[in-house]
Amino acid sequence: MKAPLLSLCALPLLALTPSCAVVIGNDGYVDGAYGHGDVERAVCVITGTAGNESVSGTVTFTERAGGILVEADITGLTPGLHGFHIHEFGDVSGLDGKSAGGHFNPDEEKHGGPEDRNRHIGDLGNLEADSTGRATYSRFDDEVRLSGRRSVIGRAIVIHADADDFTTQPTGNAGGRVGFGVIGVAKD
Ligand SMILES: [Cu+2]
Ligand SMILES: [Zn+2]
Repeated sequence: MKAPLLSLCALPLLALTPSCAVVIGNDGYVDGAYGHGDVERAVCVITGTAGNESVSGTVTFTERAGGILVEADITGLTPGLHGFHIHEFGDVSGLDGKSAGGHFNPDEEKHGGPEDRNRHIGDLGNLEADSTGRATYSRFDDEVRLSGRRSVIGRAIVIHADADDFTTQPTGNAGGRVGFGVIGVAKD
């Protein structure tokens, strides 16, 4: 029932309101075409963007009751805070990281900090690198999902040059993109 219903609704919307059509298409893509309903763990291998080749590491997403445990271990950063986000597209073909698009935001919220009630799903806050350039992160997130319309599978992680201020729209003024990777289904 769901698929025919969506197509009937989507046809007039496609013609009249492009923004609505994008949302409906997005749902169909994540829920229907790929069916990641049983994914319990995802992984993202980070590489440096052009000029930032020292950046590397791993981000993992592990399903827990009511949300996802997000853990990261990244090296090769400059000491200090770096915006840490899930971006919309798992497209890392552009060496500057821009092909990953903007923050993953299926609910059309404003940009914010990870603990804000209103935030992009992709707003994971900041990584804090120590004097050696290593940053670790471990946080339970109740917005991120590994299935359904909030699924982050196939999206990208982007690490920025500067701190996310959690306020400036729509990006937190976090500067250029120094590292990125695609979030994929993890092997066990
Ligand atoms: Cu970002
Ligand atoms: Zn955001």
